[in-house]
Amino acid sequence: MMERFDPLKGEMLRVLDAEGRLEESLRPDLSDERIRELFQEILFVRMLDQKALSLQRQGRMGTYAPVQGQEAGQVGSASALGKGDFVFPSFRETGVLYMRGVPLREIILYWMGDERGAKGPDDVFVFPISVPVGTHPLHAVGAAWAAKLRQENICTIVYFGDGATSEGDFHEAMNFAGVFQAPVIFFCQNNQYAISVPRKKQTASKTIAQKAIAYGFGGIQIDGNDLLAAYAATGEAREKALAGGGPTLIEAVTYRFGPHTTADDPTKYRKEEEIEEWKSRDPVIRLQKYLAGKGLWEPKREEVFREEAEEKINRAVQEAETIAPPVVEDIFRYTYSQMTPVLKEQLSDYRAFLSEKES
Ligand SMILES: Cc1ncc(C[n+]2csc(CCOP(=O)(O)OP(=O)(O)O)c2C)c(N)n1
Repeated sequence: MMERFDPLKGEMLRVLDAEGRLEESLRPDLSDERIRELFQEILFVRMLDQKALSLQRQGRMGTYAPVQGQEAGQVGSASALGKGDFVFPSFRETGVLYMRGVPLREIILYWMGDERGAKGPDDVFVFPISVPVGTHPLHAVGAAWAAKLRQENICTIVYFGDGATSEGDFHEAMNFAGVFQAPVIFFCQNNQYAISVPRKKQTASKTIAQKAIAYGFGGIQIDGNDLLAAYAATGEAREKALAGGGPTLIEAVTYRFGPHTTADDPTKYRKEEEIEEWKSRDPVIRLQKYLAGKGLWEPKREEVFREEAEEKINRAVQEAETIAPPVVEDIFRYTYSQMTPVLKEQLSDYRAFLSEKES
């Protein structure tokens, strides 16, 4: 696949087009039933995202970075990973976190400003969200290199935006990954903007995918609104990584329909026509069209699915809103695996301060 789509020639992988037509010759190893399951996942992510947005508007959640428009790249790539692979997310990966099995309650907690939402269960290999832009590709490469040295049969994947590719750390990570043939997948969600800065002001390269060439490995541009393309490209990059073939850069060309975060007003820098044009390439609708055409998705089924999903989401919100407040020790506990003597001293000082305040 990688060889067939050369970013330098402007070639891009697309399996399912905006009208829901599937190119059979490019179809990954997914049955229609499995595609239906993945469609349900993407629909769920859209609903979850919508809920987060409305909670924020009601003052029940802090600042939130919406995913709408980018769900296909997230659900498609995450579903192609193995259980033991490590994920390094940025702040716009609600779909990835959900697909990897981070409990909904924790995803919601995080955005409510509770750091316990960043921890995740021990058997879910997702690192905490990186809010600093572009610093985490280095972590993903380090973890991949460690896995290679330990001969573990896993890869790592790091998610970031087009803006992150202007950070020095991204280039150091790419270089290091190429030199050490680390089993890592760089998954760039090129959603056309870094807040208000358009993609063309980010780099003079024609594509982001081609940046991989300079570092000695393959890069591919995919239709980021096509779940099947994301699945196919990630699956292939993973197989390559596990076979000792080193890193891959995937550029998923997509668009965020909403604001950068709930603190942003995109009308200041984007035209309505541009948004409408991208909405005609909606990642959810094309899958819906494909499945409806096959007789695998009807309005009644969607109605039932939506009702159940809403219930599940509401339950998680309720759990997040009613959880007991964190204990003071947590502030000190998570910096190192063992608390250092200085931290222990600070904790005891802080406890003394609190009890003095109470008395
Ligand atoms: C190192 C660093 N610089 C600046 C910021 C402020 N900031 C937050 S998000 C963002 C834009 C990121 O754009 P991109 O990488 O394209 O990802 P997107 O938000 O589009 O998903 C910036 C500049 C930050 N969080 N970290």
